[in-house]
Amino acid sequence: MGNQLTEIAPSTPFFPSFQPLHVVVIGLDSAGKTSLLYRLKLGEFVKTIPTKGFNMERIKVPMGSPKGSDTAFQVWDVGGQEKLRPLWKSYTRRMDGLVFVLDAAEAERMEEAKVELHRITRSGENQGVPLLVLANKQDLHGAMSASEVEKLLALHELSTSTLHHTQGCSALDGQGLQPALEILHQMIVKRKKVLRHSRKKR
Ligand SMILES: Nc1nc2c(ncn2[C@@H]2O[C@H](COP(=O)(O)OP(=O)(O)OP(=O)(O)O)[C@@H](O)[C@H]2O)c(=O)[nH]1
Ligand SMILES: [Mg+2]
Repeated sequence: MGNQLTEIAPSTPFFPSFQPLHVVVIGLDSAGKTSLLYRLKLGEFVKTIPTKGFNMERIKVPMGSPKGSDTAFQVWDVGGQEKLRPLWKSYTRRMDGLVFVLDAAEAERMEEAKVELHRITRSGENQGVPLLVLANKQDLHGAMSASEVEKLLALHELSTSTLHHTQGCSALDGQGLQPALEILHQMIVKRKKVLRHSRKKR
């Protein structure tokens, strides 16, 4: 699910990045953000408590292409409780990529998630930042698929310059995470290339 990715994958040259990519993970409370962060960091499902501020970890993710390479991400996981959401803006400043996590088994909160997602992606310098939507908790019976989530979130309403991809995943068993991060990396590389190109033209 997503836009413009078929254009990216085959032709993307590899840019070695010495700086970890700055990625911010947001989403409604209890979506599974912290569980996903520690699934990635530790390779296991950890017991979490609601996040009052933030967690930050550096993770290395093996990339399929070029074979044997990995990409370093600096991942900020920010609490999703309603009273904490006004803080999201300060974490998303100068980010390379945004990850929005949903509990795909909680259909009744999709509208709330949609409102929050559109608010943060429209705000100031967040416009055009590549977006990965993770439809988490795919291990639960009745979890919505990535395409259902993409429709309910009205991702087609995002600006056409915003690369996005929606992926089903589970922090419980780890499914879907590696390919999702690989696509996020491709989207970030593509955007950096476009920005560099437009700066040269000026
Ligand atoms: N079955 C299942 N449960 C999950 C999964 N991911 C997270 N959970 C559970 O969902 C609950 C909330 O997980 P958290 O990772 O703390 O959620 P969060 O998004 O960080 O929540 P806040 O910090 O409040 O914003 C916990 O009980 C987790 O064990 C998953 O993939 N499958
Ligand atoms: Mg949390």
